[in-house]
Amino acid sequence: VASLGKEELTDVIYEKAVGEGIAKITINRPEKRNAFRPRTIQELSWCFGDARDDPEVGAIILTGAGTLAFCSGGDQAVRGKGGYVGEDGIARLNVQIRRLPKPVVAMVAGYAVGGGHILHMVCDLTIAADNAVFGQTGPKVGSFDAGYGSTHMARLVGQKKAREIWFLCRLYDAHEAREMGLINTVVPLAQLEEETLVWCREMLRNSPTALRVLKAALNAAEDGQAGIQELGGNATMLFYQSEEGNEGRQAYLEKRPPDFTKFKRLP
Ligand code: 2NE
Repeated sequence: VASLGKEELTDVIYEKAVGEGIAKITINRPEKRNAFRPRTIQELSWCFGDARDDPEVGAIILTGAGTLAFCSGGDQAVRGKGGYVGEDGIARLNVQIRRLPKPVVAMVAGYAVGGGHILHMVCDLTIAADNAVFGQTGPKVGSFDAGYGSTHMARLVGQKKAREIWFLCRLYDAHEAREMGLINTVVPLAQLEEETLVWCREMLRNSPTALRVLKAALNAAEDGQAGIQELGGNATMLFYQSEEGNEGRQAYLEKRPPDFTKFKRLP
């Protein structure tokens, strides 16, 4: 992935709105309803990595090309015995979105099914067009996601509904999806991009550190040790920016005992 460059992207379109702080990642396989193959996952990973590392980017939109599908999941034509990318291809991408310390917004028109449905669920927010259709198809095609695709879904919609979605493989329209807490809002298809930008700009007016720590905190309860690690990493990052944190480092470098006496022990 490290060797990939933007000019080499074939399955994904990667754009940044100069001066806006918004990156947009578009899965670009509309003829396959934006199903992902191993290369797509690799390219998505590269784009998310770039957006994470670019200090100008404050929010990321994930979407699919065209109006017929956000993503129809794993490309069944290239599914082998071991999966799409080893056995954990999709899981790594999910984890990457979870760990990305900036809000990721799924902008959904058309089908978000199978692995495509999981992708929107792990995004922080989902803005859907009124033609959006949601659901899992895995058990129909001999697949399932026992990771976030199951456990995070149950957190979003409750245990009974999650079992219904997975066991029956029904599809749900955008209004049903909003009612069950799968998505944030539904807008007419023609307003999808504009509304998504409104939500992004609204977030970008707020403190990036507050959003970063809140994302880690909201993930933490679900993510076990990894979630605590993420939250803990944020605490360390903030502490390193403080006078108290710097006093320890400075004292070490100056080969003197640290003087922490001026720092209050807050209740
Ligand atoms: C998405 C859906 C409902 C769209 O239906 P429709 O009628 O609008 O389009 P159509 O004609 O079915 O699809 C257009 C073309 O895209 C291909 C189709 O085969 C078709 O190709 P041609 O016949 O024109 O050559 N296409 C669509 N989705 C594809 C896919 N996932 N893989 C390969 N080709 C695909 C309808 O297309 C649909 O139900 N698609 C399959 C959805 C699905 O079952 N996805 C996999 C679920 S499993 C998964 O993603 C997964 C997981 O469960 C766990 C971990 C990781 C991944």
